[in-house]
Amino acid sequence: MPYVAADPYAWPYNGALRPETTALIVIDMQTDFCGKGGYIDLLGYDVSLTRACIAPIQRALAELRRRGYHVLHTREGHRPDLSDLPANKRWRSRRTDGGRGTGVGIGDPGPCGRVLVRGEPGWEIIPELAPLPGEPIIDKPGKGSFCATDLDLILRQRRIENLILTGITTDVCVHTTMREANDRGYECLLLSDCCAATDPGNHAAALKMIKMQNGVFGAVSTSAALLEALP
Ligand code: C5J
Repeated sequence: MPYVAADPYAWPYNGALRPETTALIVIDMQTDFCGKGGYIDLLGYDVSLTRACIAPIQRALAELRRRGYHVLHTREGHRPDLSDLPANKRWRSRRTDGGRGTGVGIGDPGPCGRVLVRGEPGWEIIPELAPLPGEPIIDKPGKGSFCATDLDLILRQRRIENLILTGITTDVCVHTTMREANDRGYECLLLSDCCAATDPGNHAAALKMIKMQNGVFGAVSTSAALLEALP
């Protein structure tokens, strides 16, 4: 049975690593999270940290596509009228008193258009990881990919049981999605080199949390180990 060498257990738990039932999910690889002038850059974080996972994702994506695995993408963003933007989320994103950044918050005009607003340049998935025709793109207003989206419906229509998680940021949208997926019964693997955070300590802590309690949210591996194990 094909298993991926992973921590804290060989993944997936039942050895059923098959293209028909396994999906790669690429989370929020948008300019707003890893590009110059995007949301994370405006907050003053170093986007070279969030860009570090682009090349590893490209390699995993190419190989999984070639072998016929399901591939899905997500984008965090809000409707242009901001009717799905909670007031407290917007307020926090604009804080400068004791917060960080320029005060340009979600929904405000910035160098890449209105921050995290659907249809704006900053909201687009970066060209290096552009979805192919037929790969579902999930537009989500929150951090978790299951909240207020049709992701679960699409996965169940396709009989997908295993999720391989990649993208940014490890400690926020990737972790929230992994937790949501795990609670829905999906068998989850996070690829550590295919994820990144705005803070290396948070990246490391997020990986550690997954491995507690025998793999409380699933398992952690690398793209190299995955590619080696693919049947
Ligand atoms: C954040 C994300 N960090 N995609 N979003 O606000 O992780």
